[in-house]
Amino acid sequence: MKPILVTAALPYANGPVHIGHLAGCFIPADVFVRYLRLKGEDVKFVCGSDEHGVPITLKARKEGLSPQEIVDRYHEIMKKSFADFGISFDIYSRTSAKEHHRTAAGFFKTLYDKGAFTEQSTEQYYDEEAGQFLADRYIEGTCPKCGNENAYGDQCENCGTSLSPSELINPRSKLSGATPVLRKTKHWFLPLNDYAPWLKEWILVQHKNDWKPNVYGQCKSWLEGGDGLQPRAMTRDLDWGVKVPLPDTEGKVLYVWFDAPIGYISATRELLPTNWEHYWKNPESRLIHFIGKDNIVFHCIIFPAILKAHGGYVLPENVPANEFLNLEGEKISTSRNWAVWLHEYLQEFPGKEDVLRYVLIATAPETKDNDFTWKDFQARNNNELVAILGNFINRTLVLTKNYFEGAVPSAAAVNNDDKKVLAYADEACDSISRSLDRYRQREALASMMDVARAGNKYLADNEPWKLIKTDVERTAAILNTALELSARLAHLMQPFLPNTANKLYYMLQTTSVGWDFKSETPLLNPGHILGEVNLLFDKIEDDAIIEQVEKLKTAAAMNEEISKIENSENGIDPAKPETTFDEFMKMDIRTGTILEAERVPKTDKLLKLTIDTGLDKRTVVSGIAEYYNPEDILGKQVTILVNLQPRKIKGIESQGMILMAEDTDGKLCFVSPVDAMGNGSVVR
Ligand code: B3M
Ligand code: ZN
Repeated sequence: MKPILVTAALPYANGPVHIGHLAGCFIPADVFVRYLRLKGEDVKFVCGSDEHGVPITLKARKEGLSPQEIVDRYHEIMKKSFADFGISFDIYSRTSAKEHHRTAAGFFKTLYDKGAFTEQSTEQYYDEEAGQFLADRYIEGTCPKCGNENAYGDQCENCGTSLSPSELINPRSKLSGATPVLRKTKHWFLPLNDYAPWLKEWILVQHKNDWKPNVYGQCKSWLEGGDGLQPRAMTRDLDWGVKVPLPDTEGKVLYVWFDAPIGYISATRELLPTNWEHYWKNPESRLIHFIGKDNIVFHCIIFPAILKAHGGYVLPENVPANEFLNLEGEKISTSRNWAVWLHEYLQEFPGKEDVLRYVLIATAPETKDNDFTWKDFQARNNNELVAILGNFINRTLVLTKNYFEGAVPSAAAVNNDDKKVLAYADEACDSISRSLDRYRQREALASMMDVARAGNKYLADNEPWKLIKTDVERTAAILNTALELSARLAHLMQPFLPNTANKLYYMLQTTSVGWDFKSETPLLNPGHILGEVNLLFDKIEDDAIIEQVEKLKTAAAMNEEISKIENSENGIDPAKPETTFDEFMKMDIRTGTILEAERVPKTDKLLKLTIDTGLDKRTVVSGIAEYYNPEDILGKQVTILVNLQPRKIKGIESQGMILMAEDTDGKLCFVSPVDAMGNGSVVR
């Protein structure tokens, strides 16, 4: 038996899981793995959080937290929602794990020692205001291909072109907004161009027929389009990531797309410390990467080149990437809050995990982008799961309960027509296998539902509810057949609707028989007592759907408001980067009282104040004259930073700073103790 390793793309730990992630790779990978397990294959399913790279540092900066705090937060949220939803990973690891740092650094060192890299000093954009080199994602500018003004340094999300920062027109730093300047820095490049002949043979010739057309097409344009493959830097100037394992490389880390795919290896090592090589180094092993379309080049070209350069590892047998899922006609976006978040869905639709699985498989963007709408979600639940699948099972079980006291009736009068409908289910099992083997899960799911349709037709044609009055033996045969068909449906739905399959097995009081069963032998013996009958699915009413659409729109609108404020000049300032307790404790902030106040001549804004700080009486110049009259603030208690370096303002030495709050309109207001206090009280 060949070992099989299935991976799902490691999601960035910069936000929770949404339906786009699920449809892109997690559900397809999970369906595939469940199918392989049922077949008794030697399969492992690995994943984890991608905790490096610029998306993480950008999010941390935005929230005023450290990257580690960000990844700790989202790793837990993601891990939990995957588990609650039932994605059946054998391990969900993370790339900040020590084991991963060791593995990734070791990989880099091996490639370095083999001379696989070229060392190049290049000019990179540097932000002089922020004092750091700018990774691709820290640079924005106008796309040279389509004119999109917000293209990133590595890619234009509008037209999909992959870019290098120097190609952007009017580049600007995302850190400070400044125009970046070019500075020299040294990096290690993987000369992808050297691998082009091999990649062309491996992908364009060997995988011409078994890779999906969307994947094959993208690879072809990478390999044959434009200037072909170019050397790509495998290191970055950044202080978050796997440190470059070479001397004198302070401030340099491995490129996130170097370390992240190695995360699949680290996760396997963590899962199987003594047996991981069975999946990675056995030439028989089948490696399969489930990903979204924006990850194709990294999994089909760059990671294979890295594995090839290292040697001793298997290459992916297939990379069944999906296209994108949109939401209500618009692109799903974490930053715009245009998404259905998994952890929220699980709370709002408890027990309906399989409904979401069903809808996302039925509408999977397998060959082209597709759209998720709440209306369609409702329609598929009500018209397909409830009306077709649930209805067939329910009628069969209720009739059996009513006519045969809930025991499987005799098959003595079974005829050829009855056998035909079961044969149809057995053929469906074969065709579902064929579809799943070729990563056509929509087709496979549709075949499963066709069996339920056939069941409904069978009941409608045979009308056991009429026949019971005249022919008990035939009625028994029909319900025996319908029950056999129900057991086959439980079987066929396992990869797609695992929770529903379990419920149905429970109602039938039987268990799974693996995937390839002998169709001649009945799954249920006459006389076998069935369990309690419950509905597998229930209707979703309009209210629930309207609520979701409203919620989505409100969340996105609120988000837009917030970003408007953030981006407007007088708005709420964005959060500042993290500081330390020690830094904060250097500030000596005290309560004080205003003893005297007068306008500074020839200015509109300044007041000269004399403050009793408890330590002394001192002069402070403050820019509050537009908001306060000198006579109104005498005797007022304020807070004052007393150890600020003195500076001269309009010829007056100002010995401290009064703390003021500034609202979104720019209005200033004293930050004063709510209760009167002695002057000189320490604020901390
Ligand atoms: N984290 C990109 C993404 O979430 C990236 C995948 C890594 S797979 C090794 O789209
Ligand atoms: Zn573009």
